[in-house]
Amino acid sequence: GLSRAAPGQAAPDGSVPRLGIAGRDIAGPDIDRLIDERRPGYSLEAPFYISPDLFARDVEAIFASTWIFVGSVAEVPEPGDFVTIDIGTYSVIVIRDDDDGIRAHHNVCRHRGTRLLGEPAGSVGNIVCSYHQWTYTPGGELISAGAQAPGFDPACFSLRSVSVRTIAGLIFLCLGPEPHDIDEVAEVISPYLAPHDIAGAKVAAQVDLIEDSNWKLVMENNRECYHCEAGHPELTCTFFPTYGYAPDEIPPRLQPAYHRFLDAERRLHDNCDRNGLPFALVEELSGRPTGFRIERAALDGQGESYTMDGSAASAKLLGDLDTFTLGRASLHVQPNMWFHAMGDHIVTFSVVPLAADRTLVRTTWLVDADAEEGVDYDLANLTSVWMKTNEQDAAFCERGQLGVSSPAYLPGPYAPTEGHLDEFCTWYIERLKAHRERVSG
Ligand code: 3BY
Ligand code: FES
Ligand code: FE
Repeated sequence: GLSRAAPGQAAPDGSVPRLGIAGRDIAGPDIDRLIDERRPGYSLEAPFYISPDLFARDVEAIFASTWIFVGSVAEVPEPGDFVTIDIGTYSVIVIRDDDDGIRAHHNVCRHRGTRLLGEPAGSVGNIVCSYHQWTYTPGGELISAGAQAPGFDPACFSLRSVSVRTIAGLIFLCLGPEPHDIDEVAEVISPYLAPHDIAGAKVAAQVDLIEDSNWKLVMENNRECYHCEAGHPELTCTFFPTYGYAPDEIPPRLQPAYHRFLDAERRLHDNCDRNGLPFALVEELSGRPTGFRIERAALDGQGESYTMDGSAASAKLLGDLDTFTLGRASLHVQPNMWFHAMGDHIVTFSVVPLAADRTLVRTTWLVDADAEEGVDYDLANLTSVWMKTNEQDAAFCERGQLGVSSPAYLPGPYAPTEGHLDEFCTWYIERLKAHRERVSG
């Protein structure tokens, strides 16, 4: 008979599960079993990456329940400036209101539900529904609804709001009715980010990539640098490929890079002390509703920026910083972002799931608001390293999706340098379990 193994494990007789058993069930996956039997230290079972049922669960349990990253205040500098973000069938407007506050509303008219703003970004005086012209302020109040019966009270028909939180200029949303406390995370990360003055920056470039890959493969790919040496020749001009290695496990061929890193870290820490910048690693990627990691670390080469030689791409320092040699302040927040702040620019990344096998990766480069294109920075020089890196990563993720879609795929072991992937999956399974408990009463 067929000896059935636990997920990803050899059966008692040493055989691996037969094809067609490991990856999928014809009747749709048993999501509860998959959640309960996740094997720590291993990549997830195939349905997590390929199943539309799991995708729908991810939208509800993760993206509609936890804090997610949308972008920065620099994307909506003036009252009425907005961005929209679509998550599954949700759509949310993030808009700067007339009091300069950042607000978020469901993109659903309170008359008969019509989608209000169809563009990914733009600027409005008020939010006007195209169907019967109900009109809302950027703050979400209904100020005009023609031809209503007497007694109609516009105050009852404000846009439905979404919880929004800005942390040192980074905008996070929570679609769920009871957002988790994010204050503690904000307190820890703000001192690292605030000196880069995101509110005083402007968008120099924004690029959307749509990758034929599950959002979790995109996140996992970002959380390791095991692939950097072979996969990112441009990024590793400045990003040390020793990332993720324990100091005593660095392979001989990376020793020269590691010694450059240690030297650069000494210089960096002097500069941090003088500018009052924290640099210590704080890492709580799982075990809490908002898993995160922040550090400031040295860059290779000139140590200033993500360029081919590591020298600054923009001539204007951010905020009140007094040197470009500040390496990278890097932030990871579960489930959907990574971020790097340098002395001269900032680059933000947001990940939005579109389907089980399609994901939007939005990259935004910020420079000081006074920096002039062609004078203080060259756009190609500013963006080329991460443009190439993103393309390389997209290719890895797409090949990854093809691989995990094969009936032959079995979860494989994370390497020691891939500890953050295991943490990502641990956090993810924790959130799926928390959601399951909430909905089952
Ligand atoms: O962008 C990042 O933060 C990650 C860290 C390691 C690989 N990747 C560059
Ligand atoms: Fe928006 Fe009628 S549905 S005004
Ligand atoms: Fe990569």
